[in-house]
Amino acid sequence: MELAREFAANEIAPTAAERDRTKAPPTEEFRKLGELGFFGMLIPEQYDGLALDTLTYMMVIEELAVADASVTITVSVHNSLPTSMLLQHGSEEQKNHWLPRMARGELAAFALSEADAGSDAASLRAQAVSDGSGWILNGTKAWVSHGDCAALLVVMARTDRPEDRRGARGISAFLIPRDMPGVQIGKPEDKMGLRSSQTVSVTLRDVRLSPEHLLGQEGHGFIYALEALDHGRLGVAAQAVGIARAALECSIQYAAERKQFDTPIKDFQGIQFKLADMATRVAAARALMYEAARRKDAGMDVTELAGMAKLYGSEMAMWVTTQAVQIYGGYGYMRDYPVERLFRDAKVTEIYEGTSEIQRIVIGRGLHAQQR
Ligand code: COS
Repeated sequence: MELAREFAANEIAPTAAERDRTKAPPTEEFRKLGELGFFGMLIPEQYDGLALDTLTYMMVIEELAVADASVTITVSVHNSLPTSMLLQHGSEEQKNHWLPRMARGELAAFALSEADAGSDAASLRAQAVSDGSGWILNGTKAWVSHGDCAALLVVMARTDRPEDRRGARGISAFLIPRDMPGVQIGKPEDKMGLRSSQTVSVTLRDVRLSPEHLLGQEGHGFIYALEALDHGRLGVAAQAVGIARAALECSIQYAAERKQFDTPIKDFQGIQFKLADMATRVAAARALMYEAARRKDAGMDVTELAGMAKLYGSEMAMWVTTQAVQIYGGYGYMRDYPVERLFRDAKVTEIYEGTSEIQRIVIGRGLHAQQR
């Protein structure tokens, strides 16, 4: 934890604003994070990972997100989505091939969404057609985090036939090396926040896949992706807590330095109350995500709790960063001060890995399931 805090403060935070401005990918930061094992946090030691528990992993994600959420999203996606899918469902050959590389920092990306399949992810249309010995895959995936610099893409695609659609059960997961013929990476999106994290489309044109590329069982890929998203949503919750903590820490410092009416603004009760509410909500979101992590580490199902941690954490981060901009006043609206970036970075935590509305659906369904 100490290492994560020091690395975040010394190696990531000082250049975060510059990366936000230039959208330069954090290539050097990724290299160092890889050397230190941060891309293998959840990978067992037998595959050269650090084998951390979920709780410690989430504490690390929070520390990194205090420094720069753009860097953190890659650490979070890589460690939670493709890693957990491979660990849960990969064959021994697939694990031996990919996990040690991933632990050393060869990035893996997760490609589920498509332009017309966001919240309704099961309506995706990328199609893998069986050719007897394998599949030929065509389609375009949208909003793939770090897809441009990943060595491995975990791609969800249909394997059911158009005349025999099976909904969520017609989707399979494939492990696709990014340098395979037919894989084309689009231009990075121009985003509101997380600007140095490269979000790309991935076009798959006649990509020839053999059975070694299939992850787990045919037709189970959507369920594997949702399982992995339970984990990923915990990472987003930790990221949201980190962004909000950074906004709170900036605001405390600024309120002590900024004087109006000959008084540091921290001495005005209006500001004190704001800071108190911000600190309380950050602590509450952290407690919720810790509880979810503890239950996950105890082997319990955390689908609803992960949804709650993400829902509460992301809405908390948006609220806290909004208060931070308000405390900074006119300066908060300027790019020269960090709270403006934190405000923009917080927004996407309410959107990716399942919008707040989707989290409410997941939580609501869980409540009804408990009644049965
Ligand atoms: N873990 C394991 N399996 C799960 C699961 C979970 N968390 N949630 C659902 N499943 C299973 C269901 O049990 C069902 O299995 P059966 O076929 O055996 O019945 C299957 O997955 C399909 O589930 P469901 O019928 O609930 O699917 P829906 O199409 O109704 O979608 C939501 C459910 C809306 C919750 C899902 O599509 C979702 O999470 N959407 C958001 C996607 C997302 O987060 N995208 C961001 C991508 S990363 S930027």
